[in-house]
Amino acid sequence: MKNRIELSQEDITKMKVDAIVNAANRSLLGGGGVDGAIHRAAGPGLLEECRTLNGCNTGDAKITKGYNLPARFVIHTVGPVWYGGNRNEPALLASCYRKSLEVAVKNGCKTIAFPNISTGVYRFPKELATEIAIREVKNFLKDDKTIETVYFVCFDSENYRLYLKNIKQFIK
Ligand code: AR6
Repeated sequence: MKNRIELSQEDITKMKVDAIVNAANRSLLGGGGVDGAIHRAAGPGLLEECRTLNGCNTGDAKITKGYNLPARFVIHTVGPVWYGGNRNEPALLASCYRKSLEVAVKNGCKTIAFPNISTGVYRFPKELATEIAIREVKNFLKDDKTIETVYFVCFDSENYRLYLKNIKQFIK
């Protein structure tokens, strides 16, 4: 059987999947990093729809169409800013992955691609973020029959190396 978790190093805006996940901020009105790249590639329709969503809480997720992206949907989630680990950051990051997958399933998505949420501007330690991401996705997939493939899309080499190191956990 095909692996339900795949790892790659590429630009998430190029991915032809049902949904790509955006590492957004609470305004959902765009920003830098992967958020900026997604808005640039999707075109102005995305921002227009985002304006109707009234923002999003940290740890939650909301869906829009993909506009000019190859992906059908964008799932916008808001990762925690890392303040040292005593402000519930790990649980909030776990929630981003879980809620994004829930929203994907509700909208009939079978393939979904995640960036490394919170590990850029929001400074979440990359190793811990990798462990949380893999654990949450694996736990979700255990009880789910809708999702066929979850892609972890790394952009920087450090994240890619960390995911590769944990690759054994991908294989049942
Ligand atoms: N494709 C895949 N991954 C990417 C891409 C890309 N095109 N570009 C960057 N990354 P960040 P955060 C990776 O900073 O830490 C924004 O301004 C990047 O290497 O985009 O959650 C929002 O509006 C890193 O590993 O998101 C928020 O204000 C990962 O994406 C804030 O940044 C996340 O880095 C969110 O910060």
